[in-house]
Amino acid sequence: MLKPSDRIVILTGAGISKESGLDTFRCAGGVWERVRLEDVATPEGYARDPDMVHRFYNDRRRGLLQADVRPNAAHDALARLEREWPGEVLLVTQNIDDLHERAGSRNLIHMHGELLKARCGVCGAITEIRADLSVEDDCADCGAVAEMRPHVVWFGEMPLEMERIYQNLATSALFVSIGTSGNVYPAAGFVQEARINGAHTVELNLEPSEGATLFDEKIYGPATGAVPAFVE
Ligand code: BJW
Repeated sequence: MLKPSDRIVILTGAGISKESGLDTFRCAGGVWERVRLEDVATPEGYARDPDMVHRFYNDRRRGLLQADVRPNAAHDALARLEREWPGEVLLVTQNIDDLHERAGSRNLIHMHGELLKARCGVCGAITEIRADLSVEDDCADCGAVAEMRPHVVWFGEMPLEMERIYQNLATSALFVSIGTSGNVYPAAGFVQEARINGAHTVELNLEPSEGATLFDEKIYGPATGAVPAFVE
């Protein structure tokens, strides 16, 4: 169906990293069963109790850096697709882990930010961070005191690189959504954007997502099986 010059846009969510040992948000036993999203994933929650928010992200950062958390066959297959497809493959991930990079994906947008980065609340400078972050951390770039926050996009904040994402959605021939429940906008609306512009749309997920009826093709099963099979 596709021409070699066609652009492919792929959206990934927490489900692709589940088999690498990272929790999803809304599945049984997921992140939102342990903490209230209003407390840890909103600017208001951070203003109320920054210590608690830092503890939440420090725990997740330590989890991501454990030796047994590695890219799985689904991350590997997407990196291979980017290397081997003659047209452009843009990978847009809602995930803040770094498993796509570790697998070798390079044309990648982290629309909800990155767990291994911190951002200065004053000058916006972004720094790599692998250790714990605390309310006392200062900004090396502008000297601001106690202004570093996790470089993640909370509810009510604008996701990153939206213009580039919509430009790519408008010109893609194939849109593939992998491992996302379709509960969070604007990512949940990408399928409609791609369809309007004539793309073929495919959902790969463990179960039908909120927007399942909007996809032309649906494949249900664990990502480590479904994604490599689809890429081949
Ligand atoms: C497997 C599997 C396996 C399991 N194999 N699959 C309409 C338009 C625009 C915005 C809105 C709107 N309506 C409401 C909004 C606002 C809001 C929103 O969407 N709210 C909804 C709850 C209704 N959106 C926002 O606020 C966003 N910003 C925004 O819209 O800015 C514009 C604006 C700004 C200011 C003023 C006005 C407008 C920002 C959203 C930020 C989301 N942030 C989080 C936290 C990030 C940091 C962190 O990780 O802690 O991002 S929330 C959380 O949800 C995280 C995820 O990226 C995101 C999506 O979750 P995901 O990836 O889909 O995970 P799950 O758990 O939901 O699903 C996993 C799926 O995998 C399941 O389906 C499983 O079946 C499957 N699965 N195992 C394959 N092995």
